[in-house]
Amino acid sequence: MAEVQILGFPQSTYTRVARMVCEEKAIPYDLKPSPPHSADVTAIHPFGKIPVMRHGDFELCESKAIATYLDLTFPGPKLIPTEPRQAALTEQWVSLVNTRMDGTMVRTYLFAYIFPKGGDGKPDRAAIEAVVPSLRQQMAVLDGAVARTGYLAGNGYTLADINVMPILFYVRQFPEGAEGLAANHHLAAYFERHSARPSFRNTTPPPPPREQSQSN
Ligand SMILES: N[C@@H](CCC(=O)N[C@@H](CS)C(=O)NCC(=O)O)C(=O)O
Repeated sequence: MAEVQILGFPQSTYTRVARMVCEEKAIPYDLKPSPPHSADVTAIHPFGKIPVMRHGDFELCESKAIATYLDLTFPGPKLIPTEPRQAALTEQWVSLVNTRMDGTMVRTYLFAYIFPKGGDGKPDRAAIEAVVPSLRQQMAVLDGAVARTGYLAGNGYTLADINVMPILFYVRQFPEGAEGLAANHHLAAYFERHSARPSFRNTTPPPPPREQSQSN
């Protein structure tokens, strides 16, 4: 068994972030498929969220904390720069994405397609229409941020990029997200380029559970 164990679902964007950090730094790790609120998870995360991590006798929750720990503990490329301004910019973009864009792009937009509340399994059109202006605005913000260097923070690939790529992966699979990407050329080129990285390809999630069961 690898020393580092990540507990979570491969479909979870935050779980993918923790895995991409391992992949970028060539840290051997096991993924233990674990749903939110399962016993293993709630033993580590007080609110039962995924991912959580074990490294020997050390247990940790929250994707940003896990990423920081792995980056400081293991050799390999620095994913959180040490230079103060670059470090702060990395932190800034992780925070902007996690506190604002995740709510818009994943919890509201994506979930209106894959976990609609209506009971008939059909996308929740009202929720989608309501969130699309925010979706468009936030994609334009990202476009502006990556326009100059092709990265969110500074001149290199950091945790800030790792953190947003799994979200863009899902958003572009639905019409308004695909249109948003097509309309924001810098962001489209950014996604295209960074989705070729082995850390991204090696962590491609299987379809969401509902789609899997429909195709079975
Ligand atoms: N702030 C947490 C968020 C983790 C999170 O929301 N994970 C989702 C899956 S992507 C989850 O566990 N959802 C279940 C729930 O919120 O009850 C982190 O960065 O790890």
